[in-house]
Amino acid sequence: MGVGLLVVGAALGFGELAAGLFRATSPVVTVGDALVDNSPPFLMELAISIFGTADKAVLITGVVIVLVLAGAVLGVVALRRPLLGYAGLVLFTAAGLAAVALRRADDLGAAAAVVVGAAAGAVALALLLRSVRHTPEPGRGEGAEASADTETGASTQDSAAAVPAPGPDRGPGRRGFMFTAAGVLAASGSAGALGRWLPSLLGGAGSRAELALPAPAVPLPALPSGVDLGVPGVASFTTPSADFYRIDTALTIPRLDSTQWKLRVHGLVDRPFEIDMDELLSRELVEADITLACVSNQVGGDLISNTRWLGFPLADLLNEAGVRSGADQILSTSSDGWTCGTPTEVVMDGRDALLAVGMGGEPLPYVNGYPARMVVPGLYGFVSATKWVTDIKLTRFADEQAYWAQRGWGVRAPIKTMSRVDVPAPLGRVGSGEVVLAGIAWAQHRGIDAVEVRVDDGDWWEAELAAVPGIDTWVQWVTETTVDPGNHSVEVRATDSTGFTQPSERVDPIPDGATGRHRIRFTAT
Ligand SMILES: Nc1nc2c(c(=O)[nH]1)N[C@H]1C(S)=C(S)[C@@H](COP(=O)(O)O)O[C@H]1N2
Ligand SMILES: [Mo]
Repeated sequence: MGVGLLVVGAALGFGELAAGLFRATSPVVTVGDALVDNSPPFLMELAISIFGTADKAVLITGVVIVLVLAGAVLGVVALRRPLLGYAGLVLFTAAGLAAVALRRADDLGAAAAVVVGAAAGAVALALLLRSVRHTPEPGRGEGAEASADTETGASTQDSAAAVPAPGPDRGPGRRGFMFTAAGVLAASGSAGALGRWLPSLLGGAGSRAELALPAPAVPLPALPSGVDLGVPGVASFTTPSADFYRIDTALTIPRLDSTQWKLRVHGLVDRPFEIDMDELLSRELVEADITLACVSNQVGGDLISNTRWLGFPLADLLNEAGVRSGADQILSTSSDGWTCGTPTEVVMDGRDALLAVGMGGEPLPYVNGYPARMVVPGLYGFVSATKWVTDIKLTRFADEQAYWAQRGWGVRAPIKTMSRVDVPAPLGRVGSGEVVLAGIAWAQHRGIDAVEVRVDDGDWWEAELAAVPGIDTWVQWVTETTVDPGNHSVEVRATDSTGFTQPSERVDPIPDGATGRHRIRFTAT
């Protein structure tokens, strides 16, 4: 069994090293990706609802556990029939290559990493089998193994007879195996560590730390004073980039090189073209305050964040290409093959839809799409906010479906008018008497007109709204009330600039966003 684990370890370690060297995807991640893409939607939703954003870590761990178990079996089999062991490795390789073909047909490095890993596994198996053959079987009587030591002993001893009778855990044979095992383990471990470390080591010129963003040609005025009401516990108007929510299907975060990055604009256009980072940054960049939200956000959830983006207007980019009539879908693809369908008319209607390169005054963090992503105010992220974007194809909704659309989610998904209570914290305790109630509300690209609150299912009253720079962001709200000691509830509802007020009916996030009102309980003491 130990043999099998070591073989799997060698395959994983050297697969990781090869992936690092070729700047390709690690074999484990490739297999995980293929599983994610080809598992039925209900399984994916189940995983996300159970594990939340940790679903990726859980999946990777799952893949490793399965490999370890398979390795254990392989080890036992290989000790009796070495050929079957090698055949097992060939099977692993085939599965790995199939995963590459399913998800990353163009990633030769990923395929090479699988092959290198498997080859390392085969070498480890050969070395270990050779040393095992010279190892006495444990548990037999003393001296019975003398003959088994002839070969290992031969280099230093004249004959087996000269070797002191080895016990199960002593003797040159056993030691030979232990040496080989330790060697394989050390080599695999260092290979794996080196492979993980290489990308950041090779990171240089095109890395995030090296990318200098130009100042915007059209800088936005500073945020109006009063966007933050200063109530502790309410989401700050600008989300620090480190706290920005993260949602994506990527098992490992793509770390693209900005000097290698290119965006291809093609499909139903008159003048297809490619643009690289130098050229993009030489354009007149603009800024925009936009609150991004995830369609999976539950009522009261925190899959929403706000920042100031820097980028080039998507509409200008598309006009350069000349969008043909009938191209109602902008199908964008990320470097790792995720796809997103955005209504063309929304991007072209004059709103600040951006090909963004910066957020919060810095290049995009790797997790948020470095070096370039899309941001479209008013649309949920899954139909608009492609991170690590490398390809934009003008097409028709009738002809092609994006990743989540294929899995039963909506194709046109404007962000729904919504509000949240941040203070008091759900199930929090506050002193009785005067109590501050506060939170946020949003209806991107329509704007919030009013937020109303009620306590203990009483009458609604209007809260005070903070300042906002425009209609594309969330807004803080605050109000006060007086409560007696005991348990209380707070419910909130927002009205947007179209006059629409949040309904009370609860609807699940799938297919195009949750509805319902956030209601929290707190205790006054
Ligand atoms: N490449 C890529 N881009 C993506 C996704 C993804 O899975 N892959 N998820 C989208 C979804 S569902 C959301 S809500 C936003 C989240 O962006 P953030 O992680 O920067 O907050 O990214 C969008 N862009
Ligand atoms: Mo999302």
